[in-house]
Amino acid sequence: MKDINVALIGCKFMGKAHSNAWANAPHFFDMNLRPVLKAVCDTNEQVLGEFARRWGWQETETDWHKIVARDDIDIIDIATPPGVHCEIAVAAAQAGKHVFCEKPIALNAAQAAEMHHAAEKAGIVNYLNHEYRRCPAIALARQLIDEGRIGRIFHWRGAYLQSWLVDPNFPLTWHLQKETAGSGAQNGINSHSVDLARFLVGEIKSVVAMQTTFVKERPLAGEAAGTFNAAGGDSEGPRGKVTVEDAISMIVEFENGAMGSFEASTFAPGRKNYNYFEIYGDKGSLIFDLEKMNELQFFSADDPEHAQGFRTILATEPCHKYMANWWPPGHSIGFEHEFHHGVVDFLDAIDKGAGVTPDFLDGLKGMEVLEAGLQAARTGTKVVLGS
Ligand code: SOE
Repeated sequence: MKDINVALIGCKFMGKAHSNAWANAPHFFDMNLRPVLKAVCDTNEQVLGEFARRWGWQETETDWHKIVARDDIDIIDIATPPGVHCEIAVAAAQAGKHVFCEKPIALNAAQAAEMHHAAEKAGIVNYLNHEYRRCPAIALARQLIDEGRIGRIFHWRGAYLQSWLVDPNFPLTWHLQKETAGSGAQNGINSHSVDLARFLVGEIKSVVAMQTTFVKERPLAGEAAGTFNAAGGDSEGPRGKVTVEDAISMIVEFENGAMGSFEASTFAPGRKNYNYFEIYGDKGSLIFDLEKMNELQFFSADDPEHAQGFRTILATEPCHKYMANWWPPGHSIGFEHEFHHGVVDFLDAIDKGAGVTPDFLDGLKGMEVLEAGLQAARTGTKVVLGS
């Protein structure tokens, strides 16, 4: 096993999830490259020291430019808000670093294209962490589709619903500003659904859409506020304008003729992290619910007529992707394990001189769909991609 030095930029929610994966993946997976948690970078000096100590990062830095310039760093892991993904990823690629980047890839398709071209030109391994592809039950969905057990796909029905922004006094964090998020529910959560639809069904050809913003102004946010974290919001204090959508719905046509529907909203009380989809084909159908992430519902038209119906498969057997590395059958895994799987496949790609998906090209293609949806919602017209 050879050491490979990692530097993490960003130490909030995703910095925590990524640190956990870098630190613990080698305990469960045989890897030729052993990640060394070399340095962690964040602009918030107050939290940096404690974060580094808790997660085992050897050094700290507040300026990402210095991290990217270091010769002893092999991998740059970007776990910041999307507004700075592009500048960091392009600089890292130009410095010859492999890049592990949190979703969404960037603010918009232009930035995603810049990242993709820089990575291609530099020949670095680039990974976009749409971690749900590496949920074993979703990997099983892909396997069943590849085995022809779903057949010709007619429909994708996706919904990504949360409820953490329903409170009008949740503060105006970066997620709610166009210049720091690019868009709201579209980049924040529909980006996952579009990535999964591309992964499981195929490329999208055209989009119609509608969007809305339910809460137009919010209290200004303090430094500590973040994803799902309302720290510092003062309901009596000054308020700022929300400049992104709270919810968006899309209807799409796939290049292979299938139809798709997408709903994304953070205003769905009762839904915590409800990343849900249904796929209907002429040989079978699938239903997945992230809130029951170890299960996949499968309907097979090949079952005898009297025994046909959706069955629930518990994807926790050694035969299910990644599961042989965790626990005995029936011992479920969680949200954090998908990040371990991303780290394992990313390091394996570096070791083998191969690529890994989703990569920045996937991010670009996904962002083109997301932007088409926003354009369709703004104009009230059907947007054909590539037109
Ligand atoms: C907030 O909507 C969020 O943290 C997303 O940013 C993540 O990508 C998703 O996995 C959970 O919800």
